[in-house]
Amino acid sequence: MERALIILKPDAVQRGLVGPILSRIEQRGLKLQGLKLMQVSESLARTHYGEHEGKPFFNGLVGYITSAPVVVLVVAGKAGTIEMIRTMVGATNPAKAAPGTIRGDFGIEIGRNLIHASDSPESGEREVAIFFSPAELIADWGRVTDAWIYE
Ligand code: IDP
Ligand code: MG
Repeated sequence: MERALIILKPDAVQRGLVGPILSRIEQRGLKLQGLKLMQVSESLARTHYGEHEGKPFFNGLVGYITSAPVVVLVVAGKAGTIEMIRTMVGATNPAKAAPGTIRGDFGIEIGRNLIHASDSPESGEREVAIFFSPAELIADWGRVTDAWIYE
């Protein structure tokens, strides 16, 4: 199984897009392992986005992600799930994201691109661990539809 951390960023929460975005993830057949509303602290933001420290947009990015509540989720699936989620999310710049993707359907500017999704299985594990304690996750629950989603 692969696990991705997904953040519905402050603009998604403020614009009432939590339901529509979550619906796409559920309807695809991905399985939730964790879900919560939270306020991201500056130190958590800096840790999560550490790879971007020093880039011109870094301070703005930290300001954006800490500006209002976010919804964070852990989503799991078979190998290839993370790549599939990134395809659903679309290009970083919503103006260039394909229609049918989350960013391509709901966003316009790169600084308000609605959603974060882990970009590799390794970053998925790293990000899940910094946003969730083990007690907040239900890693292995049986879903009655599993046999109708995976062969
Ligand atoms: P990703 O979210 O598609 O993985 P990254 O390149 O990892 O994109 O950038 C992380 C986040 O930083 C983006 O989702 C976006 O919120 C923000 N960001 C990236 N590039 C820019 C920029 O040029 N201007 C403003 N914000 C940016
Ligand atoms: Mg990234």
